[in-house]
Amino acid sequence: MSRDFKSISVNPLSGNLGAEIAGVDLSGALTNAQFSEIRDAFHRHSVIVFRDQELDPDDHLAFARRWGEINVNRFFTPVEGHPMVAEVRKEPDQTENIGSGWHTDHSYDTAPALGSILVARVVPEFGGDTLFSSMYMAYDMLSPGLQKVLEGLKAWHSSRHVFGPNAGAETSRTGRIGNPDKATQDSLHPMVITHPGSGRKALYVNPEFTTHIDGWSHEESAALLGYLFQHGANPHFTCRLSWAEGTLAMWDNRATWHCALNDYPGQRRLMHRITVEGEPL
Ligand SMILES: O=C(O)CCC(=O)C(=O)O
Ligand SMILES: [Fe+2]
Repeated sequence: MSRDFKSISVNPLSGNLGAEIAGVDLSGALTNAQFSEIRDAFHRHSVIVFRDQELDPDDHLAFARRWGEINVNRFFTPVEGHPMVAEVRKEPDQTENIGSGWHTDHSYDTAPALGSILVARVVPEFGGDTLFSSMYMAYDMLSPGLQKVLEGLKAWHSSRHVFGPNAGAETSRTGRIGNPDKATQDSLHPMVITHPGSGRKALYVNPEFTTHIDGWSHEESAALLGYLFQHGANPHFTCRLSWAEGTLAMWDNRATWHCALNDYPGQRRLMHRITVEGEPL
């Protein structure tokens, strides 16, 4: 009987977050041992990247299901014939891209998605990288004084101003983002969370969806959140991912922010995204 001992290797992209994982073909069934190595790497590095994968939407779904239930995003247009897979698309004639501001996916939900899994289908000749920032670092690099203050606070997150009917829907959203009537929920989350997988503390606010600090005036809230939003985008906390067709990346929504660079005018970029259900924080 031949046994396959080909081992997985995990190669960090930066000192704080991000790692490329080699030696796995995600189109086949993963053994429990392989999956457990991948999960450890995910908890250690927050963003895991697999190159040269040949995955159809069903393979993508099967990999996502190893992590938990699928959380179907109610605003993104799905891939035709695959209602659980969302499209992240920018056509050559569109000027706006999806996810260009620093954010954490689904923080507006009461049980935010634990992670998002993106597969690159069409990439521009240049540009279209994604930046990630470590919210463990963002927390760790605050003073003990401010850490203590934040640990006693909660903040509100909302989808209304981003996906709702008054979000100033640009024409370029047409066909990509819909269901504005479903942008009705606001959620309250601790400003510092203890990550259920790693046990580390992470800053849990983000510039796109966090609207205000619970119990604070608008002015007070804007001052502190403004500081935290600038602090979280510190380049020392980040890594940068350049995509190629067949790259799959999964990021931890409880430990990172991300931002999709819009620097490829006139070119097409198409990604498939699946988000995995999380738990209340
Ligand atoms: O296109 C990307 O690189 C990321 C877009 C985004 O924010 C997302 O899919 O959640
Ligand atoms: Fe996103």
